[in-house]
Amino acid sequence: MERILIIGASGQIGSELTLELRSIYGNENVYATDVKEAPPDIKESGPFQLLDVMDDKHLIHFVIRNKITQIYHLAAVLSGNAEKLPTQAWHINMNSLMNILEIARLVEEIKRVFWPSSIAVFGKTTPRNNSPQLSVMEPSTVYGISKLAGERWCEYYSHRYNIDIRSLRYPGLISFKTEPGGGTTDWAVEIYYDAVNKGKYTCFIESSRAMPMLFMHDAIQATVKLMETDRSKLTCQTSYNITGLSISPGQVADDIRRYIPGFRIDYKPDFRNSIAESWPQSIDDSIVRTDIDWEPSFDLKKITDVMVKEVTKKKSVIGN
Ligand code: AKB
Repeated sequence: MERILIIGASGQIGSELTLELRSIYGNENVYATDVKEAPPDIKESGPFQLLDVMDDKHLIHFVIRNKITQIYHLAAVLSGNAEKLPTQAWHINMNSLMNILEIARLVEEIKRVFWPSSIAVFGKTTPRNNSPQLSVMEPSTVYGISKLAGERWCEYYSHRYNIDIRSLRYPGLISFKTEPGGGTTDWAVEIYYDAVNKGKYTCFIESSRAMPMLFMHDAIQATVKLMETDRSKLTCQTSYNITGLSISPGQVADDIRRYIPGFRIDYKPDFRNSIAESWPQSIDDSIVRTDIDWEPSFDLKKITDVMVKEVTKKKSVIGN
């Protein structure tokens, strides 16, 4: 019987991954935790508890008491917020991961750990287009440095202690369920909310800056497939490149106008545009697609169709 712990269940990934894992493993076998309250559908569909991944003593007691067999550690300070509090972000991103790795080493019932890395591990010296799985990685952000260091620690625990740790270098993730979480790719979510709610958007990334993105449905499917794939088929011991498409704010704005013809966008690039400039414009994820037999199913048109429909639905509910 798998018993799964989700850390960061209230966040952009966790709030959707929790429900997917509950549909697979049973509601009562997926323990959602976070330092902030979860959405109603998480709290009403299975166990939820406020739990701080930085509190290793409470964490290990929770893991042992609930006979946890898998851990998804989704909590992190993302790129934009991390630049505002560099040392705090490093402390949270690294020490939370070390807590999880140590618990996985000490508690033998834990069979598997998932931890998300990011395209942020790449820097200006990485090939800009179709960045390869194995490449020069000189990140220039606190977030990217913490994710690169995390990848090395995961590989160390995998080799030294035979811990089964699996990871994906998520690009920007587009979803409608939660508000953006302080990342450089937040524009790809904000633009839909502002288009529907205001008819206009001021974008902090320049119009032509293409960035690797993935719709949340595809990201969740890939994460589950990665965790369910036989370990012998996985050829990557650090973190897999993954992407769905590469899009720019200008391209998204044009596609939104299929629904909102008068949609207006202006551009005021800020420090996050400089972060975006240091990241690849597109990613080669051919290895993960082969290893876990996965393909994305959402292109820009399908993403816009769903985002406009669902954000409009949320607006009508909030507006009532
Ligand atoms: C961010 O923008 O910081 C994250 C990421 C690309 O990992 N969404």
